[in-house]
Amino acid sequence: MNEPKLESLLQDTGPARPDRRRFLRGSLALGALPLIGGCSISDEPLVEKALLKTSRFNDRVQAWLFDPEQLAPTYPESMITRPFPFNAYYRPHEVPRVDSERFRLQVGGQVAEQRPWSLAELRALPQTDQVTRLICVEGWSAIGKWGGVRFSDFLRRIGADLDARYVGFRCADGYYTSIDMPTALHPQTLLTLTFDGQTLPARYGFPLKLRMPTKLGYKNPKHVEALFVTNTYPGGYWEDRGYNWFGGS
Ligand SMILES: Nc1nc2c(c(=O)[nH]1)N[C@H]1C(S)=C(S)[C@@H](COP(=O)(O)O)O[C@H]1N2
Ligand SMILES: [Mo]
Repeated sequence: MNEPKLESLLQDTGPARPDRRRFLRGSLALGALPLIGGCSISDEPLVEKALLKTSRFNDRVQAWLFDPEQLAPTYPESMITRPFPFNAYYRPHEVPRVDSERFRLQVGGQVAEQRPWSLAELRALPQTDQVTRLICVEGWSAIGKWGGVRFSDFLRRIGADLDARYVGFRCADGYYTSIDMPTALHPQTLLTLTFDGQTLPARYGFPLKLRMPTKLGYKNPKHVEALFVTNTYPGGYWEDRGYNWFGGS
């Protein structure tokens, strides 16, 4: 699972600066270390520990590489992948069915205004959309169009502590993940309500998906029902199972 991440980090289309990319190429040997994760010696707790340490080191390198001004590529609508792939840790017929009337987005942690948000309220906020590529570590990528509220606008609106380190997400299917604050504030990070111009379908994350073209697929939570701002590392569903936490693409 680390291979595509490295590949995508080394692509010239990503958000990092060229000078920083050259540094990364030089440190490839370090990044290649987690590739031994698939073999039997990974049963050894010491090896596990070393790999986790390397992954956390990679988090710091990626955070340093991340340029908050640099935009991920966008595409014309004619390039949208149809049908768009589905991915989750379960099969498509098991996607959660969220009641749109009763749904409220819970907002917590280091946030001044801790009131829940209905879908109608979220739809009434200024909306924007973008056509970007989603890259999954399982070896596929696809271009899609997502629309919704710019996440930085939303964080400001709820009085989030923008100096905090993390934003964490809990989802209606039990999935969870978390992101660094610079990525949360990136102009292409959207709290999306639509996919391909329609209300977000259940399989793609109804009612809310946080969409970040600067991050790999597993960092983009679908069915978001709660978010919180914190300085305590929240981890994530795949991240706690060994995927790299920063997960830049
Ligand atoms: N709630 C939730 N969000 C999730 C997942 C999941 O299983 N549950 N899978 C992640 C992974 S690994 C990928 S690649 C993308 C897939 O999004 P898609 O189904 O819209 O293609 O969703 C991400 N967000
Ligand atoms: Mo994925």
